[in-house]
Amino acid sequence: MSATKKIPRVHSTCPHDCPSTCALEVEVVDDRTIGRVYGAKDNSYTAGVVCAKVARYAERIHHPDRLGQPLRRVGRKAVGLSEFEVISWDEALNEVATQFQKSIDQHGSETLWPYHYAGTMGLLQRDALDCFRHTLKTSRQHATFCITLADAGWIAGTGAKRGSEPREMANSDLIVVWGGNPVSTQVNVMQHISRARRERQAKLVVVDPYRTPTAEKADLHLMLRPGSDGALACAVMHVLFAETLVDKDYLEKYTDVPAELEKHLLHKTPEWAAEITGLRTEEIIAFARLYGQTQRSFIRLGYGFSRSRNGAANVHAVTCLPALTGAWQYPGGGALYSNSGMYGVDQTLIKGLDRVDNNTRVLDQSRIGDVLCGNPRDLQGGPPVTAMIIQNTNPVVVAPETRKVIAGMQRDDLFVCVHEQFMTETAAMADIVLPATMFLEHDDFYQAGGHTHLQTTRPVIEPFAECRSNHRVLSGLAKRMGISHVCFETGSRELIDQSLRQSGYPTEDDLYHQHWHDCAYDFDTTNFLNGFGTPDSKFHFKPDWKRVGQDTDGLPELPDHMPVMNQSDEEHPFRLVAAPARHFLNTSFTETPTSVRYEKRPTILIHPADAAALKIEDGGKVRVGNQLADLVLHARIFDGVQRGVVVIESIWPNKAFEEGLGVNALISAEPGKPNGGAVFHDTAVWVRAVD
Ligand SMILES: Nc1nc2c(c(=O)[nH]1)N[C@H]1C(S)=C(S)[C@@H](COP(=O)(O)OP(=O)(O)OC[C@H]3O[C@@H](n4cnc5c(=O)[nH]c(N)nc54)[C@H](O)[C@@H]3O)O[C@H]1N2
Ligand SMILES: Nc1nc2c(c(=O)[nH]1)N[C@H]1C(S)=C(S)[C@@H](COP(=O)(O)OP(=O)(O)OC[C@H]3O[C@@H](n4cnc5c(=O)[nH]c(N)nc54)[C@H](O)[C@@H]3O)O[C@H]1N2
Ligand code: SF4
Ligand SMILES: [Mo]
Repeated sequence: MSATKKIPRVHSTCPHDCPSTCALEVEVVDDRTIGRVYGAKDNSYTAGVVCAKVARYAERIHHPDRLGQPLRRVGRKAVGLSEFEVISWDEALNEVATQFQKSIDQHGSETLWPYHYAGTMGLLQRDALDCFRHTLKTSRQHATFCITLADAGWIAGTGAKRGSEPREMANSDLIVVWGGNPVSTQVNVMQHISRARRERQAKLVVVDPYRTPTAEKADLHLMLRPGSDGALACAVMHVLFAETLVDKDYLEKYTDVPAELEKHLLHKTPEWAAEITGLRTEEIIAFARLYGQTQRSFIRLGYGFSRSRNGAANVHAVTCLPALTGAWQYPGGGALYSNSGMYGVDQTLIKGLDRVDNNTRVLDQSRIGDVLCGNPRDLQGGPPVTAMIIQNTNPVVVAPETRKVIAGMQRDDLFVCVHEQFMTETAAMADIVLPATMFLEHDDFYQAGGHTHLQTTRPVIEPFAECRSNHRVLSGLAKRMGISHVCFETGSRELIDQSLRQSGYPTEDDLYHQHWHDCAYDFDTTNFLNGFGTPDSKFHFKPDWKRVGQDTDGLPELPDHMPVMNQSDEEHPFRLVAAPARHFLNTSFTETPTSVRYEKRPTILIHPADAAALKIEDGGKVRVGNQLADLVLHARIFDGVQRGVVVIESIWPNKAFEEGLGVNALISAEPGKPNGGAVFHDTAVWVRAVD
């Protein structure tokens, strides 16, 4: 009988760092146990679909290795659980507060660097750390792991971080997935694309350096060289002008310098771009014609192609396409990168924005290695970093230049507290480790990059063991350090409620009971037909780069190929793409057995002809390296890349590689222009067979 009994389901929202922010239905077996997780069917964006790794979330939340008690390190760094002893919450928080105070007394408040990213995207549990920074006047953080390059490129032309309604993809006749891999990274995008293909025979084009699972489904896959998207976009625009496939009225009304652009593009021919991209001239022309002849064309921009030294310029070049054809005017037309700028949630209370001190320094998150190793340029004349609290991120694995990050974290005079769900490689470096709740165990609220819904969640089950939420931990520390702010003296649900009210949204209670609130704008506003977000309301082919970042040297005035990538050369003949793996989410889920079974082991994809030339066999061991490091992994021979391009799907922990060093050891921490941003897919390497 019990086998057929229906398990009750409770609403929640996926907190992971993924544009989909899926509305969920979670099976609740009892007040400590969940069953399967489903996508909410009646949410028009999630539409009943979630990725496989979250569907089996029970494996993560009820994992035997989950941290449950506060820990103090008694042994060596970088080893793991065996080097820690269990302590009480009081002991742990007292020790952290005492050590922080000691550091501040010795070096001043900027010696403390609270460090976080987006392990949870909840607006409370992710961002309350900002309030801790501001009230203590610690060093601040330039968050450059993910969005900075893409933001700069998108906003340069459009002036606003929002775009076409994602559900409109179902009404498109042509969908271009540019530098993204939604089958792996935000699966429900595919649902809307499939509808357009089924109901309208829409075409799917994918622009990606390798044959991803998304590219496999495409009608046309433009398999270009990494970092060459600006050239491709320019050649497409050249054809659009040359074959009068542009919308002159639209250009006149909505854009800044169309005549200047046309002239600038005269020599950016498909032949010119073929040379740079490695694509065939005919492919480029065919794509340009298809794009120019389809009114309802929807470009879905991924992050992937922004993670290059020229990434912002390339993103901007691609955003010019719908402005040429006027695709923005049609249902199912336009482009979307992210909608996170459309919500206007007032986070003053949560982030402590009333206490910001603009004199405190801002340290670059992606340069944590240089910061901790004391690079004077990074420290900006201020004190060394001698104390950190880390929440929601695993920098020892995800940040560039791993060797430097590890060296910095090994410093004896650095005190680190890591608040985590698992003994990550970052937690293993900590002096104090605090156990963190997961999203089904605390309150939070969420906006989404990939759609338009605002959602509120409450605990679905009891917290595991002694786990505490980020907000609760920070409130406990604030009290011990004698700092006061509404954020730390108000309960989490109340804070969410106040923030929602201040933003003109429904109350926490209403929002929780209605599950989500659709914040979508009307069509004309959404598609910028009432004007773009720039000062003159026009789309800018010729952006004022200074509006989006300070380091503008070398950025092209008008869309162009910007040849500043880490070019391959005789010593480093390959370009490496360090793309995300389907069954991990950054390093999250690298602890779940099913994900590891699917991903198998760290692997490098290499073209058959390159493999033959290097005497590399399928499954054989390979060493890959550059001036920063070298590492060992296994090869898979794969004809879905150009010659001279290799791919390592990530982000495996360092320890999953034979010599204990993972892919980010090869990635440079040089910031992209004009506003910083890590260049994860912009690396030249050598590759050798290992006998
Ligand atoms: N399964 C899974 N899902 C994830 C993540 C994960 O790690 N795993 N990570 C999450 C996070 S934090 C983010 S930000 C998103 C990111 O998701 P996406 O927007 O999909 O971006 P990326 O994953 O960085 O890269 C996507 C694709 O860009 C391609 N690419 C790399 N360089 C270039 C280039 O120069 N030109 C072009 N045209 N393409 C290029 C890569 O080959 C890759 O296939 O996904 C989220 N979802
Ligand atoms: N090679 C390579 N490197 C990359 C990328 C790439 O494409 N290639 N992508 C980059 C990108 S786009 C990003 S966004 C970064 C992401 O890098 P990170 O933000 O570091 O993402 P994760 O590795 O998932 O680590 C998040 C951690 O937060 C913890 N966590 C989750 N929820 C909570 C919570 O509520 N409280 C606390 N205290 N902890 C929590 C999880 O257990 C997990 O260990 O990685 C970047 N690194
Ligand atoms: S697709 Fe993204 S948002 Fe949806 S369940 Fe998976 S990780 Fe979460
Ligand atoms: Mo990201």
